[in-house]
Amino acid sequence: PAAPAVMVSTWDFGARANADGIAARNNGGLALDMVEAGARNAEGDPNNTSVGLGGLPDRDGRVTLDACVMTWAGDIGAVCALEDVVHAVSVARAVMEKTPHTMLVGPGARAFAVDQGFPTQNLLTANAEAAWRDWLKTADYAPGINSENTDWRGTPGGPGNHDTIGLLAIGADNRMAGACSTSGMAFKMRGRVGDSPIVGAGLYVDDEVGGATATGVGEDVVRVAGSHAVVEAMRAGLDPTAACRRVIERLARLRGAKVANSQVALLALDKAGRAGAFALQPGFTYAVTDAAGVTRIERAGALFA
Ligand code: SD4
Repeated sequence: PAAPAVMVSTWDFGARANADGIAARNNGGLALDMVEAGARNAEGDPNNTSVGLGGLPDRDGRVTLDACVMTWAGDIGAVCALEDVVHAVSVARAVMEKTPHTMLVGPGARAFAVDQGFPTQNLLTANAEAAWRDWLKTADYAPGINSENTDWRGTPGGPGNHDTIGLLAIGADNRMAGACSTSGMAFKMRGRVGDSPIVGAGLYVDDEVGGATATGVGEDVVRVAGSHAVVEAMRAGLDPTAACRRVIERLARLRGAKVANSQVALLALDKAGRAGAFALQPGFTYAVTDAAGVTRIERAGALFA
């Protein structure tokens, strides 16, 4: 049997995020430092079209970032529709640590970040701008099933495997934290916020039980308070995979044909270091890393497999 996991992240690029998380751990960082370091890896990668720099913009051509963090102690921080600041996860952490609040949005989030000394930059890369200009020709918002070999629109041969990053970690003190960071659905309406910065939907951590995070169509994650529901299913005794599956099945019962072409993927890590995931559609992968830094990529089961 594999060694207990200390860190999990969504998608194949989670392997690089977890490597940075383990480096933070080896430098004395605890779970929050691990997930922040991991999310920063994805945010800084211009080739990741769903997180941070290089994220696909909204329909007006503006890159707007959503992120949140949650600790073992129930401390939370979030930003929504943050512009011009690449490390949304770190701004979310600053909201948690430096303000009396738990969420800042839009211009207020940006002003706070600038005030805290975060650098500003244009997050719209040439590639993302070109994709947006191409999209403008039809301006048809039709999110597809993002998987390992399809792009955000479900087109085979697209970049694939590029999506929201959700991360869960167990620190050397055996306490957990999680983070989630995204540029949201490509070509969303201006001001649209999905599940990723919403504690309980895109992320939830309960140090007695474990944590969960979500990726996919945020509207469908929010409906079932996806991550919180997974944690509660683990509390009731289900293992991480079964807990994720239970929530996916519940979403399918609730929405029927309306989720036939949607994707939601849920990822969980329990306090014992067991990882598991389940999705509506096939193609969701995640990275599982042990304390020695050994990473394996797992493929989630799917309801519509
Ligand atoms: C959102 N869940 O904003 C995120 C985005 C995502 O495909 O996972 N992208 O709804």
